[in-house]
This record gives sequence, C-alpha cells and structure tokens, in this order.
Amino acid sequence: EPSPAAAPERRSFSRVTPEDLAFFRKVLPGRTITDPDLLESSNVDWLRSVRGSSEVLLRPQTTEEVSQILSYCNSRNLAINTQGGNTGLVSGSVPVYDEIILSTALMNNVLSFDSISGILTCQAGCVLENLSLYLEDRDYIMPLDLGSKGSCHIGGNVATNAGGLRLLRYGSLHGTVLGVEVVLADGRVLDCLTTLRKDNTGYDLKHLFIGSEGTLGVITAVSVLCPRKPKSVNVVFLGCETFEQLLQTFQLCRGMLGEILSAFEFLDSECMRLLNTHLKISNPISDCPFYVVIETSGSDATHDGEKLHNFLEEAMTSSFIADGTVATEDSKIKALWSLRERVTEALTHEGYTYKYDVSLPVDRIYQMVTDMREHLGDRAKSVVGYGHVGDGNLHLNITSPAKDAALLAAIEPFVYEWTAGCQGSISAEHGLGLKKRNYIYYSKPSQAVALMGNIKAMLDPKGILNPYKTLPDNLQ
Ligand code: FAD
Ligand code: S2G
Ligand code: ZN
Repeated sequence: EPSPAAAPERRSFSRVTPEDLAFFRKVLPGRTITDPDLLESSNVDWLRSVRGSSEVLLRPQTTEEVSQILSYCNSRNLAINTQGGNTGLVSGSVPVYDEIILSTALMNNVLSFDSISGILTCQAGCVLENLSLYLEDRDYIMPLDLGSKGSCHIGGNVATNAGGLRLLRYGSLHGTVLGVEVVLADGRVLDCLTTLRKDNTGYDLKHLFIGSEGTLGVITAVSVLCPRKPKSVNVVFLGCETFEQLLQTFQLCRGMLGEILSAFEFLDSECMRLLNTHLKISNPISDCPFYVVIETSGSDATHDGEKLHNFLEEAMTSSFIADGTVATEDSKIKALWSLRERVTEALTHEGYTYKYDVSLPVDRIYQMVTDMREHLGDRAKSVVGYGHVGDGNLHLNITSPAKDAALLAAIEPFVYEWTAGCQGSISAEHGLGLKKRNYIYYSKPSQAVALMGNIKAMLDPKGILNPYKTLPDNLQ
C-alpha cells in the first residue's frame, strides 16, 4: 500500500527473495534484520506521518560491506532506502513501499582527529551529539547543532545539508565538510575523503552528495572542519512587541556583537503557548508577542560580557526590547535554549502538524505567518512561526487535531506560491524527501531540475537509491 495519498505507483523493482536474504546474511551475519517488530520503528518517520513496508533492515559496519550490498542490489534491481537517525522531516528516511533499509547505525567510529587543524574524519553513522562530546573533550565543537542531535547521524546531516542553530556563525556544511566517501549505486567506492582545506584539482564532487538525500549514493564517511570550543558563551532571551523591533534588534546585535554572535533564533507567542500547554515549560520573562534567543561565543568572558552589556543597554534605551534575561552559567543556558529547541516536540502534542521550512527575505519572514493565519481563519488549530532569523529561515507549522484534507488543500499550494512570490525557497534546510519532491519547481528553474535528473540517471541508472524522493515524479 502506498504510504501517503501523494505517493507514486510502486516502480518495477524486484522483491526480496530467500536467495537475496541468504546473500545478505552471508555479508552481514546477525545484522540482516527481518523481524517485523524490529523493522517497525525503521519503517515509520519521526513525525509518524508515513509508514513504509520494508521487510529487510541491513546494518553494515564497513564501507566494503556497503559496497557489496549495493553492487548486489544494483544487479538484482532491488531498491535501497539509506537511513541515519531517522529524524528527517520530509519522509525521506523511510521506505515508500518495500525498499530495503540500509542503516548506518553501526558505522559509528571516529577515524581520525587532527587537534592542530581541527579536522575530524568519521564514519557516517556517528551520532551528532556523540561527535560533539568527543570534540568538546578536545577543546573543539561541531560546526552544526540541531535539536535532533541526540539521534541524527553526521551522514544524515550531510545528506540533508542540515542547517541548524549555528549556521549563522559557522556556515553551511557545503563550507565545513571537506570530504566525503560515498558508495555509488553499482557498489563503486568514491573516495573524496580529503582533509585538505584547499584543493582545486577538477570539479569538487563532494558538493553533489551534500544535500542529495540518499538519492545519488550512500555516504559512508565524512571529513569536517571543526571550530575551537569557545571559552565564553552567553545566551540572552529577549521579548519584543513587534517583528519590526525584532529585526531592529537583529540589526543592532550584528553591529554591536559582531564576531562573537553565534546564533539569533526567534519564536512567537503561539510557540510559547504550546511550550506552556504541552511541555509545562514556563516563560522566563514577561509575555511578549515575539521572543529571541541570542548566543555569543567568544574567547574572553570580560570582553564578551562588556559587549553584551552595551548591546543590551542600547537595545533597551532604543526600546527594541520589552524584557529579557541573561544566562552565562551552563544549566541556565541549556534552559533558555530548550525554549527554542523543544518547539518541535511541543508541536507533536497538537495532533497533526503541517510543516513548512522556508527561506524568505528576512524582512518578510513573519508576514507569511500573519498572512497564513488570515487565510486559514479558524480552519487550523494553531499557526506558529519560529526559526533561524539570521538565515532568513522560517519554520511555519500549522496544526489540526488530525489529518485534514480540506485544511491541506487550503494550505497548499498557497504556501508555495507565497514563497515563490518573494523568490524564496520551499525547503531551506530539511530537503524535499517524499513530501515536497513535486514542489521543487517553485524554487528551481526547469532546466536546473532537468540537469539534476541527468546527474541522477548517470549516477544511479536503475534508480534504486531512495526512489520516489527529492526529484519530481517525472524524473524518477
Ligand atoms: P535520516 O532522517 O535518517 O535521513 C534523512 C535523509 O538523508 C534521507 O533521505 C536518507 O535517505 C538520507 N541519508 C541518511 N543517511 C545517509 C547516508 N549516510 N548517505 C546517504 N543518504 C543518507 N534539520 C535542520 O536542518 N535544522 C534543524 O535545526 C533541525 N532541527 C530538528 C529538530 C528536531 C527535534 C527534529 C526531529 C529534526 C530536526 N531537523 C533539523 C531535521 C533532521 O534532524 C535533519 O534533517 C538531520 O540532518 C537528519 O539526519 P538523520 O541522520 O536523522 O537522517
Ligand atoms: C528547528 C526543526 C523542525 C521543525 O527547530 O530549527 O528545523 O520544523 C527545525 O520543527
Ligand atoms: Zn531549523
């Protein structure tokens, strides 16, 4: 059965036979899972919005094993769905039908770390939080931080070109990932696992795989440039009366905090209501229409404290902010960050959530939320806005007690047309996956999409890697 209504017909991939299972068990003894109970969680996405019917979960430990699996599946025309932490939000990480699930969970070793350059090389299945802990012990940090850090794998982060809470300071994975090792559809191992910061010899192929969502190859190892761990971190949680004042606060803090600014995130009062209602998290300041989380990361607590003090004083006197609190101590920093990081979790208690992760001109970000509220009226249970202001990335989430086709029809394509109307992107950081594959044309010209199709056909001629995902149906 196709999982969501929009799923395309099952393509003519082979079905797994006992001979196939015998082969997998030879390559992966004890790591070829066919028990339906064990397969259950791997067949359902994090949002519990789609369910595949895969009957085989493979858990390789090495690149060589992945190569053998792909070479065999390619020759047998068996479809593969690569899975990391299964925290993806566009249904890319779970099968649509009976695709074989290839999990990176057991490919979780650090391969090398150079404490002079800060370059880490590790297998794709390393959990982001474990890498952060490994690095912090060595006076470094990961260049990305996501609310899903406890589960997501670095391979999945690279495959989705994840953005997250630190992109404002450390940039995108297209800048911090130096190399990847990828197994191609026919089993060939592409070793682009360089640890060089500069290498201008030919096309930089790694960029093809960053953000490819499992459709061009299986990322088996990554090398990433990691920043030094900041000696001094401050987090402030501020309240603003209007989005205009929030933007003025953003402008001011970029000017006055400059190089020590490491995050500027926002959430609206509706998010705060959900945090209070569903997670019993209380507001640490007075009720405001908008909240901002600002983080500074520097090397001198006195210097940073002084800059932060001057910024806050200026923001108060200019009446950009109505209220605020400052945290320098670890536990309070974590508490303030959880107000932003746990909005996703709070939303899961609403019933069904329609998620839109869009890039917009920064000054238009909140206009979309207010327009959507007006457009939907009382048809939605909640309409909330939060996200990465510095990246121009809004997370617009619309909830209802249950899946509601009429509500979806009111939201889509309205939300995509609105985004395209200001030359935004219909997927800022989560990717297209299954859910948004056919909306790619709202953000990419057709000749670019056609070229993507050519690249996909060249690298995966049988289309066995994550079929039905990322590219529109007419290119599958
Ligand atoms: P999965 O969900 O397992 O897979 C995601 C996609 O990548 C799938 O298409 C899969 O096939 C492919 N894939 C996975 N591993 C590989 C591999 N080794 N080789 C090739 N393809 C592979 N995302 C953001 O960008 N920013 C955020 O701030 C953010 N916050 C989040 C907060 C929460 C609470 C949750 C639940 C999710 C959040 N996400 C965020 C979304 C998600 O965590 C990211 O997309 C993450 O990068 C997915 O990693 P994963 O290992 O879970 O990948
Ligand atoms: C975030 C998480 C996903 C969502 O919190 O930054 O990327 O839309 C999001 O809740
Ligand atoms: Zn995000």
